[in-house]
Amino acid sequence: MKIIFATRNENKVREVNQILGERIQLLSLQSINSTEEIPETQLTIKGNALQKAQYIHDNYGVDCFAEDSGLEVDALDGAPGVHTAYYAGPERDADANMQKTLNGLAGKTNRDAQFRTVVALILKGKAYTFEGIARGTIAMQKMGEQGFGYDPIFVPDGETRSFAQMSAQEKNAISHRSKAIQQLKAFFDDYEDLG
Ligand code: ITT
Repeated sequence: MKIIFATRNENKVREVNQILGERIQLLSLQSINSTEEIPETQLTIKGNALQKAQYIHDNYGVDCFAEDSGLEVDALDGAPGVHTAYYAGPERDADANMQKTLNGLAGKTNRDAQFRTVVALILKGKAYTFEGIARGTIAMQKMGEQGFGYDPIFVPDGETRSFAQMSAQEKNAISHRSKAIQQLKAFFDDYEDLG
């Protein structure tokens, strides 16, 4: 089957493609000539995932899914959370975002955190959501070059390496995104009425 993945983040596309495998072919927003910014104005990660998918469905009349992800740090009361992409400013600079997170944890002993992904699917006019969480800790400093975003400072539970020190396969085996996308994949597997 083919379905639109409503994202402009190529890193997400790469990871989701690897997790979904060959049976499900992702179509880009370019394929429906969507180049505008998609609104993300909700107060929750789930709200933003639904807003992105609903926007594309409403404006282009296609089935699609979107995902919104965020880093939630316990000692920062769940920040950056829904503000993860632009935590240090509208430039959405990953280094500045990580530095702000590290600065916020200076002197704190509790460095526990989690990544949360919510996938929102609109299929034949109905909305479905799937959530994945990866628990871990925030490293003392950046470690590694793989992955994207906050990967260099996130050490998943049971590991000493950050996500950015892992291969794509290793991250995909345990990541928040993978847990949410596996549920989407299972949903598609069970959904008999696909065109
Ligand atoms: P969309 O077009 O899908 O909205 P985006 O990059 O704007 O793409 P989000 O709104 O979901 O994505 O912002 C999430 C931010 O969280 C993203 O910019 C990254 O900095 C960070 N992030 C998301 N997933 C991550 C991951 O697996 N590892 C590290 N950082 C991640």
